[in-house]
Amino acid sequence: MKFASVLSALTFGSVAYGHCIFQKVSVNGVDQGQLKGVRAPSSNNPIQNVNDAGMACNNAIQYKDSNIINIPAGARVGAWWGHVIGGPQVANDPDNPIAPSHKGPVSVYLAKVDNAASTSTSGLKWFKIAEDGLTNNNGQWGVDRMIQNQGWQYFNFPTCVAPGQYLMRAELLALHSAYSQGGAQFYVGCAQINVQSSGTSTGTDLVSFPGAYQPNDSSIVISIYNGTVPNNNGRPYKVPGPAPLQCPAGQPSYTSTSTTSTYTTTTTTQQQPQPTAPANGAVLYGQCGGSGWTGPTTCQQGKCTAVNDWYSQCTP
Ligand SMILES: *[C@@H]1O[C@H](CO)[C@@H](O)[C@H](O)[C@H]1NC(C)=O
Ligand SMILES: *[C@@H]1O[C@H](CO)[C@@H](O)[C@H](O)[C@H]1NC(C)=O
Ligand SMILES: [Cu+2]
Repeated sequence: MKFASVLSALTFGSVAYGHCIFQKVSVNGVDQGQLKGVRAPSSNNPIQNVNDAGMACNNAIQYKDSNIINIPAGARVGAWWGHVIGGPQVANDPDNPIAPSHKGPVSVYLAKVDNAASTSTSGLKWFKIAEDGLTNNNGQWGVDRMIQNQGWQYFNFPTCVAPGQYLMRAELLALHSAYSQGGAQFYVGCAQINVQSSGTSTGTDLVSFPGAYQPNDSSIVISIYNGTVPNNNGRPYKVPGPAPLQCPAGQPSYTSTSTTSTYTTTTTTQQQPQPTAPANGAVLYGQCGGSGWTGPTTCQQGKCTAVNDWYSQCTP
């Protein structure tokens, strides 16, 4: 008992400097700009009450513009985290992008909105599109991979998400102090996006924020350490919330399981986009093809490579 309270005092003492803020987005390797199209607080403090209204897109938003970031479905997207706005708090900041003690999963959710720049964040219905938890019993977490990528939380944007505007919610859950209720630390932030796609899904397993998580969820109140190794004692870890959206792979045949697949018609009446390419073609990492794409089909730089049926991009 005595030992446990000393340990927790030490832990809480050391985390005061270790927090982080979501503050920019990249799309297919193109950095969209610091604080562009995102809603960010200036405080890097976590939320520890799962019923806090800030569980949607954080509290006391200090940075918000009217930019809306275009994301082609199928893109490789990055959400960038820094210790403070701008990244490091001091030169060679060991706690940038976040203190490495902050082991835990990272997730991404979307909510369909009419206008991503002006929408309120309350009352939205969210679906998860990506998660990265504990991948092996050495204790490597989504947070560790984000740190290894210099603050970038990378994920593949699902190909089947319907076009239009969304808020994109990045979530980092630090579990180092999660052994008692209210100890887990949530870091959240939202980006204003416009999805370019021929998909039709506006999500499955819709949830609310707050509301998606219970304070006593066994993924949120948890001791992840075996001694000093954050391996959840060799057990699999379930990232909280619903399962991420699953898109049909490649050219799915839905004939036996579904009568409403648009992909069935896509594959039989495939209309190639008319090559109305501007003189210069798409930029490096830009979209250059895919079912339903009407933009440039040549590349200014690099060559046009098919990522999937719905998305081709210019790669070096
Ligand atoms: C969490 O609390 C609710 C309400 O008190 C209870 O019904 C549920 O069984 C609890 N779940 C766990 C995992 O302890
Ligand atoms: C926990 O750590 C001990 C000591 O290092 C090790 O022998 C044991 O295998 C570990 N157990 C699990 C489940 O990781
Ligand atoms: Cu912290």
